[in-house]
Amino acid sequence: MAGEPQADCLFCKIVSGEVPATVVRETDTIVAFRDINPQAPTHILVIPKVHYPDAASLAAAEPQAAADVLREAGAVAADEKLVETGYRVVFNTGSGAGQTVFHAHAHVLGGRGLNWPPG
Ligand code: DGP
Repeated sequence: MAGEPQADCLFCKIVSGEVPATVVRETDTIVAFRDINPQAPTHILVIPKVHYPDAASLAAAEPQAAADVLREAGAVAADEKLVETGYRVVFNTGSGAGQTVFHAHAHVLGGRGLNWPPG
């Protein structure tokens, strides 16, 4: 069924606790944890507990869960003291854009200058 945990999904396993992660925030609908391969001094992933392969399919099927991810990304940025200096929220979508884990997730990046356009 749409949104159900997938046995072969790494981030579903982080949601269930089967795979450990450094969790910085958790609500009824999201988990936020530190990226294993940080691309900035602060690099946190915010994921919905429900499983959808990318942000667009999450937003189409469960808009409230997508809104929760965005709101909590902002909360994480505030907790990490990134608001004053600025931060970036990124949803890589598709392998051509660098997506490697096909469970929707927001990257929250900050703590250094961030160039535009991104690479
Ligand atoms: P993306 O490339 O946009 O699909 O981002 C996936 C991110 O997930 C990537 O930045 C590395 C991170 N990642 C992959 N495996 C693990 C893991 O086991 N634990 C944690 N904390 N992060 C992971």
